[in-house]
Amino acid sequence: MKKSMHILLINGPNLHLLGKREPHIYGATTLTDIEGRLAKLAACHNIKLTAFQSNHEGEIVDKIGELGLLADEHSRFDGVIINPAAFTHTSVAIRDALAAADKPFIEVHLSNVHAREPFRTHSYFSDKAVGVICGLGDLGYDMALDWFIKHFNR
Ligand code: CA2
Repeated sequence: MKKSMHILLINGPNLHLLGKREPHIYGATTLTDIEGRLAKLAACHNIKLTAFQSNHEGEIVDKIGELGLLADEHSRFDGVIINPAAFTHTSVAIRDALAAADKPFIEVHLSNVHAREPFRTHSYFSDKAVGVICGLGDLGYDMALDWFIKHFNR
């Protein structure tokens, strides 16, 4: 039987507030809406999507380890879409967890991090990512999923 692909969608700290605070920066769509939309789109292409949001660095590291290094290859994820939020600029631990999982990942940011404070221009993820999408609001998540759909069908 053909294995169905599995994507892990990770959102970092404070992104549970999407659509509820600061819509002028991060947009009016809630994280629940985004997760639901992506899961539906993924399912249309026979892709399983697991969504995970946490405000805690260690929980994100654990989730990547738990699903990335599973012995059962049918449950292990095949790719990651991640908005590490503030951890983008600080987390060697999440970077190392993604490197250990050794699967392609796409880094997404809702805002254009290059048009904001200088500290947001440095990312611990970009040099290891397949690609980086920023500044396109929540559409960036759909674009990342679209890349995986095409990648899995290659
Ligand atoms: O633009 C992005 O997606 C960011 O990853 C968002 C992070 C920020 O630290 C990064 O530099 C860029 C902040 C996420 C905060 O999320 C909120 C959402 C709604 C209301 C308040 C905060």
